[in-house]
Amino acid sequence: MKAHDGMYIGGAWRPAASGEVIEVVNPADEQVVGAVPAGTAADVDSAVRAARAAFPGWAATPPAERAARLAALRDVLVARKDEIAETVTAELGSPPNFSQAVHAGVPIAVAGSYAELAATYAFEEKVGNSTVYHEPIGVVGAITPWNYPLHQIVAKVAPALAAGCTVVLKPAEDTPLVAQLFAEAVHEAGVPAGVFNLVTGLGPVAGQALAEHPDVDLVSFTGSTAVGRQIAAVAAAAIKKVALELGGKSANVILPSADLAKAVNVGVANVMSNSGQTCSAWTRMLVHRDQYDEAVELAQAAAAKYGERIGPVVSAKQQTRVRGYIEKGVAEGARLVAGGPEAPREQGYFVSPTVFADVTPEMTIAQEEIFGPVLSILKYEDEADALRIANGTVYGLAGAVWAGDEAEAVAFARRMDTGQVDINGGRFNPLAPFGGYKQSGVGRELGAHGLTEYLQTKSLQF
Ligand code: TXE
Repeated sequence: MKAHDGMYIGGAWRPAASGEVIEVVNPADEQVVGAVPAGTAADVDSAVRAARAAFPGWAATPPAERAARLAALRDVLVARKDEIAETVTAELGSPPNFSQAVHAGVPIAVAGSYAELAATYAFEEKVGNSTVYHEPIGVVGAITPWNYPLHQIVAKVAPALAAGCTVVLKPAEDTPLVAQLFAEAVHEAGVPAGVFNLVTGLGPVAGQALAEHPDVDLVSFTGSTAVGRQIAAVAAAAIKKVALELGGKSANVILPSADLAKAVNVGVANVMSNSGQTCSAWTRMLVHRDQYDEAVELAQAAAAKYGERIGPVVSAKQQTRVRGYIEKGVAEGARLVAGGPEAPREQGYFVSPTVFADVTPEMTIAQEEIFGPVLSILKYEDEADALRIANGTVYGLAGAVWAGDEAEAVAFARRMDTGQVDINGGRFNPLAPFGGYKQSGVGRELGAHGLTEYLQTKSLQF
């Protein structure tokens, strides 16, 4: 499947300094599908040095040439799309059609969007008697999770390269194989040596060394709130910029005028997609009390359809965690209407598509990110109550509003404390900024806003 099994540092492939490896397991059948180097602080340091050495040259490369490399990268990803999908299916366990459409398709769209933005972004502008330059921030440390393994990488690396930064990537240890494939693609696209570097390894070892490295100018992290907090603390001590994309507990608000069946069916599909391992998933469905019983029945029927089609969660650790939340939901008095804590298969880390009714806002399953195929349906009395419930968590990443009239949905969405809202279903837009209010994070990814994260500003007065 892959030409290389190493880390990619300074344009060359190499093993870890320690000589050790980490095995990669397919969560669908628990078989070992590969092994990657277990990088440590010594490897991170080599990679940061390579990125630092490459920075002046890449920063001075005209944006049009950076754009050409990104367009070439997009083309390589297109040419290797089947291989990307197969790799993600092997290490994440996702169904092949989903891997093709989403795990391969979305990063290709995002890489393409940054090829265009690099060519068109105003890196220099006149403001009165000043010229303002938007300059690359320097060496970026990118730490990514396993839930959308290639998308999370491209959403950081493409804008960083477009901005003129150089990068050291530490991908999730559960899904590092597609990161190796990505490094091959960067190489094939003719990106100069040292501009992009890959260090595989464990989070508390390689990830932490990268976050703490004094010669990294910006850390961009996507993952758990707990690790995000640690990274923010390290960055604060060093007065260093961070971008954090953390958890979510997004509300799917179905107003009484909405097409109820459509809103419920799309809402269930949204939560079950990628086995619920989506930070922006609409995990809380909010329904008016007069439509509540009908919505629960519709959701129960929709969940039943997912039975055999859903992939596993990524690891035994995540399976245990998700099943623990389901048990907690039952213990706190929520009513289980689909699924449950029992593992549906003996082999693989599967969790049954699960739906809870009679969930109240203070329950653990309505407050904490579960990161599995688990939907909570909550009842609201009126619009004010719906808004209070929607805004009543520490998170604010995404959400949805459904109404008969688009303007009614927009008016509600404007009052939600959250970074992205889909109106009557919405459609993915690779140019729309994505990121969190409150504890869902700091900064934005995608589009021009995502590029801006990797820039700093200098003004010259005349
Ligand atoms: O995340 P970690 P885990 C949430 C989700 C999930 C939970 C736990 O709720 O159930 O987090 O997942 C690296 N210093 N999200 O344990 O540990 C790690 O190697 C530096 C939400 O897998 O945060 C990986 O590359 N780096 C989410 C990345 O951090 C460290 C996506 C994420 O792993 C580190 C994933 C350390 N000390 C999980 N420890 C989203 N927002 O999309 C770990 N890492």
